[in-house]
This record gives sequence, structure tokens and C-alpha cells, in this order.
Amino acid sequence: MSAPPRLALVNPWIADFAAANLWSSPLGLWQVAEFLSPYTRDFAWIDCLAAVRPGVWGTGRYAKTQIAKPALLADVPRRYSRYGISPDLFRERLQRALPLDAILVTSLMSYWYPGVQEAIRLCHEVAPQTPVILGGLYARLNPEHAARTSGADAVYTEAVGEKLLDLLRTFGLDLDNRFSPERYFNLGLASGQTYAPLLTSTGCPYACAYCASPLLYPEHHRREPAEVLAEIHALHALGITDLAFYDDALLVDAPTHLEPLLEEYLRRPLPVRFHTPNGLHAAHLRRPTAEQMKKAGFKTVRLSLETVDAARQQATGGKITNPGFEQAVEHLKNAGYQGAEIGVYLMYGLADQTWSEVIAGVDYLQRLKVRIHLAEYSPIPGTPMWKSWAASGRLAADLDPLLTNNSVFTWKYAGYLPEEIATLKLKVKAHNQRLFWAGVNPAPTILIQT
Ligand code: B12
Ligand code: SF4
Repeated sequence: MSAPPRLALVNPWIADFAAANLWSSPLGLWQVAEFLSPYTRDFAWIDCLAAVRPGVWGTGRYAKTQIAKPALLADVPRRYSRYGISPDLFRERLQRALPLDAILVTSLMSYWYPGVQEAIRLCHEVAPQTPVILGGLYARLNPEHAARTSGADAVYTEAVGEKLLDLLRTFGLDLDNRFSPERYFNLGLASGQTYAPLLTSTGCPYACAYCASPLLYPEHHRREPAEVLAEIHALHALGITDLAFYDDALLVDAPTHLEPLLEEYLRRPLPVRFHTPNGLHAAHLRRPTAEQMKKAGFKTVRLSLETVDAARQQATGGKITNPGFEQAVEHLKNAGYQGAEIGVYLMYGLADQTWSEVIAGVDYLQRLKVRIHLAEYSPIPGTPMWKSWAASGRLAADLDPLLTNNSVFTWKYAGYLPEEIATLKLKVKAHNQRLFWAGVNPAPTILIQT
């Protein structure tokens, strides 16, 4: 039997106008390593984002270097940066990892593709004979663009599975099943981190017009609570103190999913904090769940409202109503959360969304005395809202992913005045600060806006 293949796993740079580490982890790439763990353990791990100035509770700020804006973004009046380690360090690490049988590169936001291209270019420079395979969210959401421009030898456009083995075999890799499967945190891939992601489910039963979840995971699949609980204990034993849920639909079916998990967890709680940076479904936030969350130490709680307009709530997927949302806020406050600890995502730049609707949303959340997180809409190909923008002729069907950047799209396409956006951001900032200072012993609220 020949030696197991030696693989490099690469998490590329972010290229953007702004980026902060809000418990970000290359969970997709770690899952690839888990999937391949029966066939090889010979992984070289190169994380371009492993250059972070630590902040509160595991969050942080990436090291950044200003770089030239891609021509398409030349008119955006902001600085553009590459976030993470230096290209020289990348070269050095890759050089040290040679010889390699294949290089597997992941991707996240599609508009970060310049970072992906740069990483792949350097892979070819340092290891010209080694095949480079690109996977991850950009590869799945923009497969043609990735195939045409990334420079990868192959683009893998699905969730990890048997097809990856077939693909690797086409590059001559010998994949004998020789080990038992292993979790990523036992493969040494996440060492040095004090936080970790938790994914208790994939997919979501809703199909919101702006969201990629139905495209990425058409089925809603939930893991067994006992399995997740074992993972939490294992991560804690490795020194993890902060856990961030990455689920699209953490609260859906809470009575048979999150609630039994937390009930069991609370029998033997650990000194860890939980965070939900990806907005929760407020309509599914029941009183018992709120109470369990408070007891279990959910510190960062974010709800998704998106818009206060009842007609748009229905038209875009019906995941929330204002009364349902108010009920969720009340449950959280009754469970002991202060307004400053309840973050709420409010979107702007949705198709046909007027500026007065956005202002009405801010006013509504101010009245409810909760923390506001403005989130600019980022269009995703294949979603109903993308199709409606394209059908109206306001967006090219082959729009370059760079222009879907949340910092760019609204500014360029939504038709709001830059001054009114700036004024609203100041209003929201002042509101959030007032709430923070009004709290009794307010927790160190995460101030990074996403
Ligand atoms: C958790 C999450 C976050 C977290 C951080 C995520 C992180 N890792 O850093 C937070 C809450 C901070 C976040 C923020 C935002 N997010 Co977000 N987020 C997600 C979410 C829910 C999960 C991502 C994830 O890690 N999934 C789990 C892993 C396991 O999946 P995966 O990476 O796809 O990997 C699988 C496969 O792709 C494959 N694979 C992966 N890599 C590789 C490599 C190879 C070689 C191979 C073969 C296979 C392979 O194997 C894995 C297992 O099957 C997704 C939605 C979703 N369901 O994916 C949105 C999503 C990625 N986010 C999105 C958006 C828009 C945002 C925001 C811009 C929102 C906003 N307006 O503010 C911000 C941007 C923040 C920033 N600047 O960083 C969009 C992406 C849009 C785009 N154009 O790319 C998504 C798709 C949600 C949506 N609206 O539809 N997000
Ligand atoms: S409820 Fe949330 S995760 Fe589900 S489709 Fe809508 S936006 Fe996406």
C-alpha cells in the first residue's frame, strides 16, 4: 500500500473594504478534512486569516494591508484591503509543506474572490505540478465565475461527499480507507483558537427571497442533540471558551432540537459562552428557550427582523411578523436580557425597499429598546430576489460578484442618498450607545458591526 496522500488545506484571504472576525472559522474546510480523515491524516494547514488582534470573547480584528481596488470598484470611495497574513508568509508556509499531492482551497463570501485568486496564483507559483481544487460557498454560488477566473484546476460545487473522492482520484490520488473518521478538532486543525463554531443543523424550512440557504441545503437536516452536546464538551476540554452557532435555523423546532440540547447541557454546564452572530428566527423563540439561553450563558443574541414592513415580511418568505418579533423580545427581556444585549438585524437595499421603510424599522427598534445592527443587502445569484432585480433590468444577470459586496451593492444600486445612509448610521450608533450606558452592569457588548 502506498503512503496516504499529502494535502494542503488553504483558507484564503479576505479582500474587502471592511472585515472583522466575529467568531469566523473555516468550518467548511475543516469538514472537508473530517470527510477525508479515513483516507489520510497528512494535512498541511495554511490559514491566511490567522493574523488577528484578539478582542472581546474570541472576536478580533484581522491584520490588513491596503491593496489596489479591482477596476470594477475604482469609484467606491473607500480603502480596499487584503486581510490576514502576508503573501511572503503564505509562500514560506506552502514551500515548507512540499511535496504535496493536492491543494484544497475553500471560499466564503463570493465577493472575496480576489483573495481566492491570489491564494491559487501563489499555489501554482510555489507548487506548479500540484493540482489545486477550489470548493466552498463562492464555488457553489458562482460556479461559472469560479471556473472561469479562479485559476483552480477543478472547482467543486457541492457539499462535501463522495464526488470529492472521485475528483481526487482523477488527479491520481490513492484513497484507501485506512483510518477511522475523526473530528476536525482532533486533527489539530483548530489549535490555538479560543472559540469554535457549532453547526447543529443544515438548511432551513423557509425560503426567503434574499437567502442562499434553500440553494445550498434544500433539506433541513438536524443533528442529534446528544452528538452536539458531546462536541461542546470535547471543545471545552481543548480549551475553547466561546462557541458560535452557525446554523441557518437554530430555533426551528426548538422543543425537539435546541431545548432538549440545552436542558441536557444545563445538567452539567461548562464555563463557556455561547453566541448567535447569525440572526435567530424570532418567531420560534419561546419563553422556555429564552430562559434556557440565559441560564446556559448565551451572551451575544441576535435576532433577524430584516424589515418592519408587514407586506414585505410576507412577500419575502414569511419568517417573521411584528407581533411575533415583539413577543420574542419580551421573552428575552423577561429571561433577564437587557436591551443592549439583544441585537437585531435590519436589512436595507432589498428590491423596491424605500428609504422610509428602513427609517421606520430603525424607529420601531428604538421604541422596543433593542440594539440595532444595520445589514446591507448582498444579492445572491439564483435567489428569487436576484431574479426579480435581473428581470427588472436593474441588475445584469451576470453581475460580477465584486459588485454584490454588501458595502457596494446598496451604495451603487439601491438608490438611497449616501448622506441619508450616513445620518442613519449615526442615529443607530447613538441609540446603541445610549442603550449600552442605560444598562445595569451591561455586558461587554460586541461592538463590531457586520
Ligand atoms: C455563519 C455565517 C456567518 C458568520 C461567520 C461565518 C464565517 N465562517 O466566517 C457571520 C454571522 C459573522 C456572517 C456574516 C455575514 N454573512 Co454570513 N453566513 C453564515 C452561514 C450561515 C454559514 C457559513 C458556514 O460556515 N457554513 C458551514 C460550512 C460547513 O459550509 P461551507 O463553508 O459551505 O462548506 C461546505 C461545502 O461548501 C464544502 N466545502 C467548503 N470548502 C471546501 C473546499 C474544498 C476544496 C471542497 C472540495 C469543498 C469545500 O464542504 C463543506 C461541507 O459540506 C452562511 C449561510 C450558509 N448556510 O452557508 C451565511 C452566508 C455565507 N453569509 C452571507 C452574508 C451575506 C453575510 C454578511 C455579508 C451579512 C451582512 N449583510 O452583514 C456578513 C458578512 C460578514 C463579514 N464581512 O465577514 C451570505 C453569503 C453571500 C455571498 N455573496 O457570498 C450567506 C450565504 C447567507 C445568505 N444570505 O444567503 N455569516
Ligand atoms: S428563515 Fe433565514 S435561513 Fe431560512 S431561508 Fe429565510 S433568511 Fe434564510
